Amino acid sequence: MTKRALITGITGQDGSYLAELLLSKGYEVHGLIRRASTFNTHRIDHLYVDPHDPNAKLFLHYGDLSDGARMVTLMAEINPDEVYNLAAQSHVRVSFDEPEHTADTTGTGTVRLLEAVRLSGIKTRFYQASTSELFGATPPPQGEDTPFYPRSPYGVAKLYSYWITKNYREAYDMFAVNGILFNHESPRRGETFVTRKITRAVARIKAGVQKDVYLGNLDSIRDWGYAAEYVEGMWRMLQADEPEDFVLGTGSGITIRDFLETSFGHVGLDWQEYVKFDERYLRPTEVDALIADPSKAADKLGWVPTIHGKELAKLMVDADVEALEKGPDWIDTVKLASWGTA
Ligand code: NDP
Ligand code: GDR
Repeated sequence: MTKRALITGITGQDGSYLAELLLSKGYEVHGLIRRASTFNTHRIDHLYVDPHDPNAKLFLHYGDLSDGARMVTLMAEINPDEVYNLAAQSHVRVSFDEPEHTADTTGTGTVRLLEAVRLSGIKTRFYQASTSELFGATPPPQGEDTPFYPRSPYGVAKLYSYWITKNYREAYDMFAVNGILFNHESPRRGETFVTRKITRAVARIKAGVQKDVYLGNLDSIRDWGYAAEYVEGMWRMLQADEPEDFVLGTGSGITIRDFLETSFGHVGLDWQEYVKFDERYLRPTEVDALIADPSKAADKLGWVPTIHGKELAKLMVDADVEALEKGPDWIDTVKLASWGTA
């Protein structure tokens, strides 16, 4: 029997890796996409097969997490065995600019999807993309039992999603789980998250098409892993016998400064000559240090990541150097990014 999965956020970093993984396992994959005036499917274009082709296994549906009725019709239409809720306004800095929108998408969006599962009466397993941002001000190491203390509108919205997922599990006996994932990155990471902003800048500075890069706080510590490995952990959570929440992370953390040193050093440059400070990139409240205790996932899911922060920095720099060699971007996303606060 072919399994069917629905992925919200399929056009994002994680959605694209998860779609690849599930297709490789023989799933029929359905993805929710937002209508936009331009195409926003570049991360999944390589997976495209004409839906008229009998071998097509990937299907996209227009919808938005702000539209509860649409979630119900989609659930009934697709009848998925597994639902992965990855869609969110996922940028922490931007959540301070757009707190209400973030609450609506990143918070209330989750209950709309859970209600859609309940109201359509389908039997499905539900994965919620929870985050290490829930721990916020609570010092590391952070595991499943560490108290939450979110420090941004994004973190607070995700806290609601965490608890509503747990509540639906307990109230309605749903197989609904939270994956509490620490930062994970890749060459497909959005250009305004700090790792990708750095590795793109390194490639462009090395190639002589950019002079410098403006950043905010360089002291925070993050536990950075490789996104392609994390989607395997998501899938394993839904294959478990019992619905349980899991932390996924590498168990080691480095500062932004360390990431800079490794990234610039990888192409023979000294980061201190190119990095400038811009207070627009500071957050009103910062999360200083996130380092996972991923032992439960190792014990119960056999999930152990192999790529840690510094190795990841090199992998991402190599990918950005290669991408630039293939041709210039059709949009100067560095310029675009500097218009806002991200
Ligand atoms: P991205 O920002 O790359 O992707 C977010 C996805 O959500 C995109 O597909 C986006 O669509 C979609 N989306 C945003 N708003 C809506 C909406 N209102 N309705 C429908 N779809 C919407 O995030 P990541 O792939 O990095 O992360 C996936 C999830 O995991 C997110 O929920 C994030 O908060 C969470 N997370 C991420 C971590 C990380 O380190 N990457 C760590 C922990 C949790 P579009 O392409 O149209 O913008
Ligand atoms: P984060 O990732 O907030 O951890 O959220 P981000 O890469 O945005 O920031 C990490 C740290 O870098 C500092 N920083 C900067 N950040 C950005 N974006 N741009 C800058 O110029 C800059 N300069 C310094 C930040 O202050 C912060 O300390 C990510 C997202 O993917 C969330 O969706 C996810 O839940 C968490 O990871 C886990």
